[in-house]
Amino acid sequence: MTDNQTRAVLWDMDGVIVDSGLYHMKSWQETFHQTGITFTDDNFKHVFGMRNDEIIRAMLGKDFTQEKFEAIAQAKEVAFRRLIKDNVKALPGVLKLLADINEAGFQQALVSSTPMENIDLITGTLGIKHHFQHIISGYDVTEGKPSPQGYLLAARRLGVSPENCVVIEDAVAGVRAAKSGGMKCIAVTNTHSAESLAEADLIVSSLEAVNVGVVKQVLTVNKAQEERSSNRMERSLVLIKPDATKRNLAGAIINRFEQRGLKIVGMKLLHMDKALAKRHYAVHEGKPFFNALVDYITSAPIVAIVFEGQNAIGLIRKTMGATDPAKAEKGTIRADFGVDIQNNAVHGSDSPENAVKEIALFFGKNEICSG
Ligand code: RTP
Ligand code: MG
Repeated sequence: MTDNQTRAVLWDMDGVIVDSGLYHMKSWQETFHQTGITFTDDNFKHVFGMRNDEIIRAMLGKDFTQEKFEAIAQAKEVAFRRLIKDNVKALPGVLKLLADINEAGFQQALVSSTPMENIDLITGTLGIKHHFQHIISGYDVTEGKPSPQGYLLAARRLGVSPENCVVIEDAVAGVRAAKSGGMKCIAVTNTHSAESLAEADLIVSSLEAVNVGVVKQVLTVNKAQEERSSNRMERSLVLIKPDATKRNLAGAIINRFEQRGLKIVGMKLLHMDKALAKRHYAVHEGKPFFNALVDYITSAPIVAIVFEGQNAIGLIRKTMGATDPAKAEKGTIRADFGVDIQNNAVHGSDSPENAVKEIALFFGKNEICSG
């Protein structure tokens, strides 16, 4: 594997690859008009880059049935594809950059908030599908941007760590998603002002200004600064799962983490109920293994622990090993104690953002003893 294969460029689509804003705007206008609602330029600015469910909620409030939501979303997307069909044009610099990055051996993925039919139409018309090893649509994630979920999922599927990913974005919510996922970000001012995209590592007015060298620079930029800040104190939730507690492995597993210098700041034994299990694994809702996962995690008591330490999240993920014990590196907890992809002994938070959410699910503030 060359060095570049361990790095990736993750692309947003609307506003980065194609100038589709006008067609999204027109199709929302047309669709909302049919339900008697006026959709203004200002409305559009506010919702740009959000997923359909979030846009419809923003316009109609929470009180609409699932059927109504689906009918509106469907009508909007049909209108969008009708309006853009003969007008799909790549924005300046996109086709060359996609090809050059591919040629340089980087991995690439497309992460868009839109449905797969739109992605198919646009990537098919432009003949660019083969540049992407993975395509993530708005329906592959439970949270749209600014949540980092989509970008993190792409990085995981590509097997590239977030800090080795460069996201190319045009929207404020997209830049936020990239940065909160721990990724680098190049923002192009196709739809938003440079001021509003200031959180990006590099801001350009056109992708013609970006080449492979620039992407490499962005990946190494502020390395020293990041190395300093990467030595940060973090907390992570760890669950010792039913298969491990049943086999009396709690002590052995805790030992692995403590040996790495991680400190227990919260711990309890509990039998999770379905409601807690569903909230904890909400990101996996709708996936084929979701029900089995909920049944499994509620099948016996578990030990919930909050560990604290320098870079605790990454360190814990490394100590646990890959999700599937058969693929986990020798010496990791899952390789040594896991049975199969479900009975994989432990859970650890996968990002600082999720760690905060998960810890709050299991522990009250007065149940954490630090310092
Ligand atoms: P965890 O959340 O439990 O720490 O595991 P992870 O981050 O390594 O993996 P994740 O993708 O979050 O998946 C959560 C759990 O779902 C089960 N799973 N089954 N049958 C399957 O293809 C499959 N994929 C995932 C695993 O038990 C995994 O730990
Ligand atoms: Mg996980």
